[in-house]
Amino acid sequence: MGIVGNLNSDQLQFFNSEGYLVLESFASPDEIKSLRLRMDQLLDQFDCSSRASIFSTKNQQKTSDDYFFDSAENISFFFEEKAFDDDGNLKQPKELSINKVGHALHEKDPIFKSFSSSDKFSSLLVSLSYKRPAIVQSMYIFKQPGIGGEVVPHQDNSFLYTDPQTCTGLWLSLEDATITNGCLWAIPRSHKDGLVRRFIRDETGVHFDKPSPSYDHGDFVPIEVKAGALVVIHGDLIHQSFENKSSSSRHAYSLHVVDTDGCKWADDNWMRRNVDPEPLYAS
Ligand SMILES: O=C(O)CCC(=O)C(=O)O
Repeated sequence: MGIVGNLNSDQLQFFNSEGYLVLESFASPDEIKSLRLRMDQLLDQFDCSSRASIFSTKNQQKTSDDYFFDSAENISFFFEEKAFDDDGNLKQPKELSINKVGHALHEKDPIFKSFSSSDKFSSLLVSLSYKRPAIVQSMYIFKQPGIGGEVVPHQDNSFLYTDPQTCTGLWLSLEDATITNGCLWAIPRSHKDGLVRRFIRDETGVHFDKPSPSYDHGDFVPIEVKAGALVVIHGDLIHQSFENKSSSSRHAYSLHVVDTDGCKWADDNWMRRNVDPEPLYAS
């Protein structure tokens, strides 16, 4: 294979102990520019009169439509809940109305694909002991100024479950992320308490198998990072982000990876693919 791990022992120790890790300057200014520019082009081409699917982490009903399910293997656009007025018209231009684009940018778009399959991601996953890792979902998240929606506390293993559990989140900041514009927050060490609940897809749509516990805000720490930083998130880490009420956006590109060796993808995950994802490498 020839790819060697790029995390040192202090970084690995921090990740294993706290459940997350910040890698400053993971992406260069040029890489950030090219991802942002490409997203501008995709937004430009998106005909928003064709449909309006809203992404909500609070209201599951809104996420159970075919557009959402089909997004597993497409480049699909989801609006902010607060993007529309009472008559259903956009209150601001479409490029300031989208919550996220997902979930297969890393497969379907050449610019996002080339960045997502670059050796630095593979090296990171070698360090994290992945044997045959595959990116199963990518999201470009806008956290729009003024209307950027809250992402409620969750664990990524709830949504992308394998047995045993192998999901890791790789969240790249494309702009400085601060408390003011809706940075990530996490409960350090919460990954040690295991998976709380699962997000299941069945004949009725999607639902959680258990209610959410209530979390104490005081247990969360903000993860404020500069543009270009990668936040590595353990699949059992409780994390969230608040609404963005500021006048600055907070763009991020988020990947979720699972192992495809030595574990089984759960058939009742929301994501069902026609074609298996390509592994980044096989060791
Ligand atoms: O970008 C955000 O606000 C939340 C992203 C997140 O929770 C994730 O990618 O798992």
